[in-house]
Amino acid sequence: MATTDSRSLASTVKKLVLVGAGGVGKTSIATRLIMKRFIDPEMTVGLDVESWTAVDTEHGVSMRIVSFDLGGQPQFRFFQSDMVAGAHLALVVFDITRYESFLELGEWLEMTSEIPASRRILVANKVDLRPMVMVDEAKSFAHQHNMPFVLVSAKEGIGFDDLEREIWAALLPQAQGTS
Ligand SMILES: Nc1nc2c(ncn2[C@@H]2O[C@H](COP(=O)(O)OP(=O)(O)OP(=O)(O)O)[C@@H](O)[C@H]2O)c(=O)[nH]1
Ligand SMILES: [Mg+2]
Repeated sequence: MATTDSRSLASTVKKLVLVGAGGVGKTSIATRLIMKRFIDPEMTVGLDVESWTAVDTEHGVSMRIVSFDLGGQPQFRFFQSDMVAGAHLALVVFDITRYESFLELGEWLEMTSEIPASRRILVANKVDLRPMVMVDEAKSFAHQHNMPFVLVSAKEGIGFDDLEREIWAALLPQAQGTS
């Protein structure tokens, strides 16, 4: 059995933060990434922390991801900047059926500004419903901020191959120790 010393184990642990307005689907996205299914969630009170192992069979690499899923309601904002510290990757989520959640993105970009743009993925959730944000507008926002962009439905499981691909593209150089 292969053994791993504590240093190499530490280097494969990655911190992922999920940010975005209340109710956009952050917890549902985390659940879909971890459990590959949709479980109707409760509102996140402040913060939910989960961890799981992601495996990239193509490159023979695995990493332990610890997700910090931040409650989007404004009353939790006062301590959340501290929760973002040291994150390797952010999913910046909005609800494609709710334009206000798109307008709030600037606030979440500010909170995650320490993370390089290529490791902040813009995620449009709820694509199973009728969109109120034009895809082109969201794409151009992502382009303007140099962010990868994916469209998903946590409920229906749409777009998760793309999301996982973007997560690996952002973290693979680190997981392989080349960055
Ligand atoms: N139709 C549809 N509904 C979704 C989807 N994802 C989440 N929802 C619903 O949206 C609501 C909010 O989902 P959550 O995952 O709790 O959202 P959140 O961003 O974690 O919310 P906070 O914890 O309050 O910040 C719930 O009623 C979910 O069932 C989706 O892809 N499609
Ligand atoms: Mg939540």
